[in-house]
Amino acid sequence: MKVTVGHLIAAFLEGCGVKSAYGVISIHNMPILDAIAERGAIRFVSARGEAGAASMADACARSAGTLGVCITSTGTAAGNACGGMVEAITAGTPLLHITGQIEVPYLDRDMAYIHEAPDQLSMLEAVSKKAWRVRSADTALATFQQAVREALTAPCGPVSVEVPIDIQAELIDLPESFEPVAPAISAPAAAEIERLAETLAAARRPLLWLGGGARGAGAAVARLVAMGFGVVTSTQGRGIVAETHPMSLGAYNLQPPVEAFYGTCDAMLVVGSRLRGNETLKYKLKLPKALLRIDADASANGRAYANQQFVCADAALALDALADKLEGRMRVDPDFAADLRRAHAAAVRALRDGLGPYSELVDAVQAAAGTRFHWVRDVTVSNSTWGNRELRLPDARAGVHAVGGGIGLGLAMAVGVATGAAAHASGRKTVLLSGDGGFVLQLGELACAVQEQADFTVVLMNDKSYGVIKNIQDAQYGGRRVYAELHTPDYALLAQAIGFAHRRATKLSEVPALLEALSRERGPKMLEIDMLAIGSFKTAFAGPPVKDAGTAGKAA
Ligand SMILES: Cc1ncc(C[n+]2csc(CCOP(=O)(O)OP(=O)(O)O)c2C)c(N)n1
Repeated sequence: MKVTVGHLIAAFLEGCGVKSAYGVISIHNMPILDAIAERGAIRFVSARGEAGAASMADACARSAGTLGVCITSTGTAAGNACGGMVEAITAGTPLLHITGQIEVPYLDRDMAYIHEAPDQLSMLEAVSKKAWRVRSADTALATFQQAVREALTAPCGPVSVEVPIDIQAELIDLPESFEPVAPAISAPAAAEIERLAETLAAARRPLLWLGGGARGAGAAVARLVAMGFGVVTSTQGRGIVAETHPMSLGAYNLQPPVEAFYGTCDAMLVVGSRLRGNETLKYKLKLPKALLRIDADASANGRAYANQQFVCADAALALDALADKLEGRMRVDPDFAADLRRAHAAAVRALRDGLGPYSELVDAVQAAAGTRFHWVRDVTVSNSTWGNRELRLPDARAGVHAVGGGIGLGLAMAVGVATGAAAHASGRKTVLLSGDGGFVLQLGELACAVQEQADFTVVLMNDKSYGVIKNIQDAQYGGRRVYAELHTPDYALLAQAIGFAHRRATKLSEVPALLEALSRERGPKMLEIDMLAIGSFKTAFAGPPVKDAGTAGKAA
């Protein structure tokens, strides 16, 4: 059977288990989108911009645990996706960005051909783990197989493939087999695991620090926790152990009571974590001296923190092998669990206190979310303070946030999560926490959300300004508050115009009833928190905390 290369690409994506893809249609990707529609197996979500499409695909991948797919046009359109690609590379999301290119005969000749982007491939390389150009119809499948393999091989990341439009439309025989090629998985060396086990078997107060790279290692982690290991996570590692588990500190990873607790631990095994600057007080957080590390990325050895031992391997394989070696050997201090709980409780208390009135909001949103949900967050004060630690996440796929700190991705991420949950029939709710400043960046995607009936609730923290910027200006710029006041839409009217449900809370006591009312609506819905009516947080947040108080906030 003769098919277009576009058709082959659509069939290959189905073979990769892709159930939803995100993008904007254009003459430079129509052979692919036409085939997706014709085949009818993948739900294509028409974003209003490629920036949104990239973040939708990223968030779908993170929450559904699949390959994300974003399809753009050449030139400006591919460029529009770059912000979302930067976030995906920061987060290590397996994402395939497919973009077009002009016809091969005119390519790279500077002929002022419409849609040509000079050196598009270099631009894509800069924001991708790797980028390729399809060179011929015959090699298209191989290029896509290699690209998907790269995206899914740990450390995972976004990849880009540009396909000239004449190649997309070329007719070829549909190959007999067009399965994806399995990702490379690195097994640990037995001697390395033996050494790690020797060190840990002697530990009385062992703690695991889990990052996003350990998301697939939940079962092995559970074995170690059953032996008495405690757990703390990065924001990316949240939920690998349910955050309600008594041995979990959740992502309370840098609060003073927790840092003091680290001082009592005699070993910390860091797994699949960058130990990011904003989660380690710019690498000054005091971690236990016996710092051991497992990472699929060999260049993580000694990065950010010196480590006593490093094992380069897949997290799940390494932790499973380690658990085999430690079975029946751990002699954990009987006080360890209670001390961990005390440190956690003290950290939670301090956080709650700093929130002032908004502590009540945390409980109301948690109650409405239930136990099976996705918790998507934009970069806003409420996320930097509580959203990155509360709600209590049930599992490793529940949390999605902008790891790189860029505002404005949250709305599109919620669309990606909600449509991904629907395509995979996960039955989970999606809740988005966003500031008003970040929310307005991609307002056009609200139209997409309504059209797609993406089922999520936005909790919009509306202070009609860039709150954190004002706090930083107060702390570091003599209170000179400039460029941070925002003209803000009337969201009740906007909701009417675009067609989604909206409620505004002027008192936090109203929140449970308003969320209850919204839960009866389909599609996107918004609970607007009128922060000007409710008042400020007790403690002002002025950027990620750093070690000595004199420079507090400078990392923002
Ligand atoms: C893409 C991007 N542009 C600019 C910034 C700088 N920035 C960080 S937070 C912020 C304000 C966010 O305002 P809002 O969403 O209203 O949340 P609030 O600070 O009021 O809680 C800005 C402009 C950023 N982080 N990312």
